[in-house]
Amino acid sequence: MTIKVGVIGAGIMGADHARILASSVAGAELVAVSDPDAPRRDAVAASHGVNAAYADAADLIGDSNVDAVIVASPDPTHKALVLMALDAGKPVLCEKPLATSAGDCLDIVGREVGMGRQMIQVGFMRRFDPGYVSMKRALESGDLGAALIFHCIHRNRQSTGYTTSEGLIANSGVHEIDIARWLLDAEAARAIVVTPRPSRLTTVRDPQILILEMAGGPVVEIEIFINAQYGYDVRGELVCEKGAIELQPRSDTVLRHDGREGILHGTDWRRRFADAYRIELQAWIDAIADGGAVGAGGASAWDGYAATAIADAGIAALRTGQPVEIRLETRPGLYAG
Ligand code: ISE
Repeated sequence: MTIKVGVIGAGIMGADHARILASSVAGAELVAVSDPDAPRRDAVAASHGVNAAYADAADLIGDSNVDAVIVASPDPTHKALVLMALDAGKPVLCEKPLATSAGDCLDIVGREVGMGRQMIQVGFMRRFDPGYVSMKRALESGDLGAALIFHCIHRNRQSTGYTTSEGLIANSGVHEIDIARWLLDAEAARAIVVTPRPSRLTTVRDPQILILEMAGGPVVEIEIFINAQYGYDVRGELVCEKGAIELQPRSDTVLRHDGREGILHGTDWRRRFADAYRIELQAWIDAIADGGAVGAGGASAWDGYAATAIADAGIAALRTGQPVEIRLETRPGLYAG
């Protein structure tokens, strides 16, 4: 069985998803692309031999040849497009964030719960990254004892697409928020933000340190630095009672030259998380083909809501300089597993 996929948005992520789908995902066929920007849309369609290229995403969702939809358009469009896909009965992979406010995410959750089956996966691809998966297995083995501290570093070479102090948490730190919930299998209870004096190479409060106190005791400490200049660098170390486990710097090679030895950092996240994106898309396609709960093997719509709600608490802590208590809604039974 082949799942015919339409990709909405031909920007960085839409183009990358289209490329991965067309080249590396078994059981999937890229059949349509949409983007209001004609040159961008046509370039993606042409490079994969796709004939259906729409200016309007509604036409892609309405195309009877499209079985499933990837939403990789600008963040404020996500909610309407995800709901439109659900109305058309088409499973969705929505890039993060699921929607730009916790209330909008809850509207989507409510619609999915009303349908009685999971049809949405949110693009928190790190859940499929082999490094984080090893970390989770090590924790679950019990050999390391209980988790105490999860240190995270999230550095971008330069800010991409957003230029506000809030964006550091909403756009970048939200990945660590999601991976911490998943890794520790715990909800965040309190958010605290501390900031050094900002880098003089930016006009926003960059870097920031977001601290999450998780229910059950572990603390997550996240450095977010989106103008770190030297490259894209994501790190993580989980410290437990009887040991620690750290992500390996991911590089295909070690370069020795001119008295130095080192690894190469990419300019953005696509190279660092190439495996994660491919495995994520394969899991989404497999869940659709099996008729299973879409999103259950990755981030569900509920996880999309939780990440946005926790990011909102972090943003409130940044603005006020005070700790902010986090109170999530009650998780519906649909997402129990
Ligand atoms: C970007 O939007 C992403 O989602 C990347 O995964 C993240 O690492 C980056 O910081 C964001 O700007």
